[in-house]
Amino acid sequence: MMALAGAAALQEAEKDNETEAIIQEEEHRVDKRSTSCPSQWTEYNGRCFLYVPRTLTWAQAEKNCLSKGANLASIHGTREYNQIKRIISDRTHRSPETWIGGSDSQEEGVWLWSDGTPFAFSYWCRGEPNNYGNQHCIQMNFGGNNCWDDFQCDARRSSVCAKKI
Ligand SMILES: [Ca+2]
Ligand SMILES: [Ca+2]
Repeated sequence: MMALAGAAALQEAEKDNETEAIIQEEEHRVDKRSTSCPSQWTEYNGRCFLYVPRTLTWAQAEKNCLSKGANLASIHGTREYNQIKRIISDRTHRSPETWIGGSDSQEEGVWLWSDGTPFAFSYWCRGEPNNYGNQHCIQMNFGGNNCWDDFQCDARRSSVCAKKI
């Protein structure tokens, strides 16, 4: 910190005390974020995951994740998908259909993750994605196999947020 001298500077410092405390708290929080996940979030493979039980449209769910410094979860492998399924079933004791971050809203058949990572892994159910009646958003835990289905983005579903540690 800058060295302060004189009464005026002291007064200035007192005025800044509150701001300083807020900055320190913020730094502390950033430190915490860099080493582990916030409470309620589950750490897996360098990311933090949060199941959001409140049912929202896909876009509302993405905005909700953004408000937490996250995106709807992208999924990059079977183990990661199994982990996310487990996070949901631990919380709900069920396997509800749940939004994840994949969509082909920009161009039909071109699937993108909302967090910008490459869409390299998928776990589509048999016959999906079928774009049935215009479906552009991915719900997981679909059908008996808990696989992925493209569905109408304005349907309300629970969701999973993810952010990097
Ligand atoms: Ca589509
Ligand atoms: Ca479908």
